[in-house]
Order: sequence, then structure tokens, then C-alpha cells
Amino acid sequence: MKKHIVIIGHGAIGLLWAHHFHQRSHQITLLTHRELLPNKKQYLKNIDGDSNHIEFTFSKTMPQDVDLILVTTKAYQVKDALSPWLNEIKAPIILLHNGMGSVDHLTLNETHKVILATTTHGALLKDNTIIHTGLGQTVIGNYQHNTPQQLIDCQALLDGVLPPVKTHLSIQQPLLLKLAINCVINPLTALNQCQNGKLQAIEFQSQIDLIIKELQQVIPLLEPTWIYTAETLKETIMRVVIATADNYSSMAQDVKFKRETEIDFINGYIVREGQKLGFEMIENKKLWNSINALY
Ligand code: KPL
Repeated sequence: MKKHIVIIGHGAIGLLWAHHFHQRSHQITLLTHRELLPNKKQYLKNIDGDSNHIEFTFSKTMPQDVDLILVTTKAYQVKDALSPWLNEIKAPIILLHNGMGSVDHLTLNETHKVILATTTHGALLKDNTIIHTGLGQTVIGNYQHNTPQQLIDCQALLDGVLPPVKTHLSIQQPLLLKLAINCVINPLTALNQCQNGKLQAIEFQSQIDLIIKELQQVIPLLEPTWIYTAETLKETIMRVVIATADNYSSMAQDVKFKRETEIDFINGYIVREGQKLGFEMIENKKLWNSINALY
């Protein structure tokens, strides 16, 4: 069945999903608060090099009859992007961004169905072209008020559009894993303005080990089903470093182009959570402060 999807956040990941929904003939509305509407014509360069373009519909107000709301803004934009519409939203809301904690800033009530998601797809936005740079997978899970059937329906819809999409019983676990990966790769590549692959160099290893040690003190207390040891977490992070060796992390790019970073929702998030549990998290705090001190 064809659905009406509203996408808030028109960066590379939001537009990647928009193209794929459109290819499966779903109706897409891109909700924006920008005075100057972005160009309707948006190109997609697929992983196999094929290109096509779509004329998207932008709207400054929330349409009626929406089946799903996909929020792909940066973590720090979620509150301002969603809050004006929260009173009228009935459809499930998916939050898909790097970092954690944006949902804590929303004034949610019993009627809001919220799903949290994480993805490993790589995409780059250059002018009006989204380049799908790396195939990945997406994991979704209930945050509040979705029945198991609603979650299955949502997974089936997304999986039919940009597979694979899986559900996780405790979405906290994949979110914390992505957070741990971002806590290491993003600030180090941003501060050193290097590609992810550079983090294999010997000079980074002791700092990476310290960051991971602190993460391992806190994350298992936040998520009792956490299966990683310091060694297996490092191996996992290093696999991402190698798989994305030629890429500049999102934070390295944000710093290069002097855009706001997601550091408050990455290392900042884990430092705040750690402090609640009585941990100092010196290394993560140093990175958080160093990134914020750049501007
Ligand atoms: O998520 C990423 C990012 O750049 O934000 C990683 C996994 C580090 C890939 O670059």
C-alpha cells in the first residue's frame, strides 16, 4: 500500500530515503522551515553509479493524512524541527541521526508513537546531488507507544524501500554501539582534520584505548544487554575505520565548513550520562571541550 511520508531534515540521509521512497511510489513531502525553499529538483547517484532525479514537494506546514514522519535533521535540530508540530502529529515519528539524547528534549505525551533508528548507509550531498557512497543497514526500535505489530509494519515498509532494515528489541543497544563508534572516530578526525582511515596510525592508539575504557565503564550500566568488551568494541570501531577509511567523518566536515557539530549529543551525551553514574570521563570530556573550543 502506498504511504504518505513526511521527511524533516534534508541532508544526505533524509534525501537518500526520500529518493528510495519515491522510487517505490510512496508520496513524499519534505517539511521545511526555510524561508527560501531548496531546489525541488534533486539528483541521486546510486551506489552502482546510475543517476536519476526527482522533483520533490516542499511544505512549510504539516500535511494532513500522514502515515509516517521521518526526522533526519542533526541531533541538535530535532527539538526545533518537531516541537511546532507535536500537537497535531498522530503518525509514528522516527528519529534517525548520529548521537543520542535528542528525544529527551521533546515534550511527548501518551499519543506520540516514537521510534529510534540508526543507519550505517553512507551518503554525501553535493549541490543538488545525493551520492550514495556506502551500502549499509538500518535498525529501528520502539522508544514509546508502538505495538509490536506497528513496529513490524514500519520495518516492512522501510525494508521494502532501502533494505536491509531490522528491528531491535532494545534499540538502546545499537544506538549505544553507534554512539561509541562516533565518540572515537568523529572528534579525533575532526580535531586532526583527517580521513577516518588515519585513525589506524600508532599515534592514535593510546588515546583510542582511553576513550574506549571510559565508554566501557558507563555503557554496560546504561544497557545491561551490552555484549562488548574493550577489545571487541575496539575491533568493531576499527572495522568501521577501515571500511570508511577514505571518508571524512560528518564531524570532520562540520568543523571544516564551520558548521555546528553533534558533539553535545555524542561525547557530550556519554559524559553527562557517566557523570550521573559518578564517572568523571576525562578523555571524552576533553574531546567534547576541544571541539566546542574550535569556534
Ligand atoms: O557515522 C559516521 C560519521 O561520519 O558521522 C562514521 C561511522 C564515523 C562514518 O564516517
